[in-house]
Amino acid sequence: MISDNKIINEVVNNFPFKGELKDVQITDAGLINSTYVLTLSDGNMDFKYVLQKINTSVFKNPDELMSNIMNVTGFLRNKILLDGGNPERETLTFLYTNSNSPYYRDSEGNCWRTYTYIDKCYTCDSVDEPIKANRSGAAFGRFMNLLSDYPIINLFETIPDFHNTPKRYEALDTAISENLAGRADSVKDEIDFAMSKREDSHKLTDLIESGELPVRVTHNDTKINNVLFDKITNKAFCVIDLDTVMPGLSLYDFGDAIRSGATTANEDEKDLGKYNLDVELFEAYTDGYLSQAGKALTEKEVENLVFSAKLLTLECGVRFLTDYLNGDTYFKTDYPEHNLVRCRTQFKLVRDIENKSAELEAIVDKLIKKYR
Ligand code: GN1
Ligand code: MG
Repeated sequence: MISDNKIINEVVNNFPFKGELKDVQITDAGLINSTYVLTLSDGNMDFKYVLQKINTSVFKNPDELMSNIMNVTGFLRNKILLDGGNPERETLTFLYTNSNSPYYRDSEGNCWRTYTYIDKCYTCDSVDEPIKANRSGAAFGRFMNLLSDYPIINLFETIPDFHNTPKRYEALDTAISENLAGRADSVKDEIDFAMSKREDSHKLTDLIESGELPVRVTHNDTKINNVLFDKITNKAFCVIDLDTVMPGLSLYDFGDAIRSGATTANEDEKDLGKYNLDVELFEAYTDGYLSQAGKALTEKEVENLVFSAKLLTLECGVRFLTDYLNGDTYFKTDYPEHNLVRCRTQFKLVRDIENKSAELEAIVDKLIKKYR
């Protein structure tokens, strides 16, 4: 952090910002990159930007990553304009460096990018009312629609096999056998639970292989705090965190959004009794999502919506468990058991989705009729 503060002046001098740097605030946004809000002033006016240090051990090729982001945001910008919207608010506007690169590599080798700060908005780590779930569902559905004719061939895979659940299980196998942090004995129950669900892991990858599910341009990280809400209207108006926009499944986006946006607490809630799937939030999110994406989805996609919520939750739990076993090298953690706590909420949610699945399927059946 301290070294980041020193280097931020160097970074700032390499972007065409207006004014002098006045203030730097670190934010707790996301578990991967480091995110700061910069305030600059020209004496009369303040200008705000978001500055991010790209986690290059996760995103190993910053050129490809930023190529995707510049192209996707440029494409979204045009679409939003054609739609009569405001691209300055409805998508992110990244700046090129003074030497015309989409990111700056500092003297220590770190990679930085920046976009203009969007004001009068907020994000939610979990959703407290159905209207917000509904609006975030509509925002992610719209996002998929806006990118439906994006040339998929031009997208780099920024993290290969990101939602390949069988490969996530293989990484768990390795973590168990290497036991790098010496924690394997203490998480026997979690390992047993993960293994008892292994059969589910390949259902979607099999359907991709057999050509039964269409590969689309998807967001792939539809955590509910990746949607901006307007402070005045409370509308969900912008989807952020575009690092994993890649070829994927609509089901990845739906499932991951339910995992994080239709629960009764945050993903790191320690009291599992407080962490459940909220059926009302599920219905509200699904309604919002299908209102935008319903027409585009195939039968096979619709058939697997509820399953995807379970699978994406299971996958995320497996990833947290793997990172816990590896000694917390991937996700940011605030305390030693943090990844284990997150793994437990995810596994609890898997069980809860299974218990409620008949009710959830009935909701999907009802809503798909409304939007077809
Ligand atoms: C990470 O960066 P953030 O917090 O939006 C992760 C997601 C996980 C999520 C779990 C690139 O997302 O896949 O679902 O944490 N992103 C990456 O909270 O691994
Ligand atoms: Mg992210």
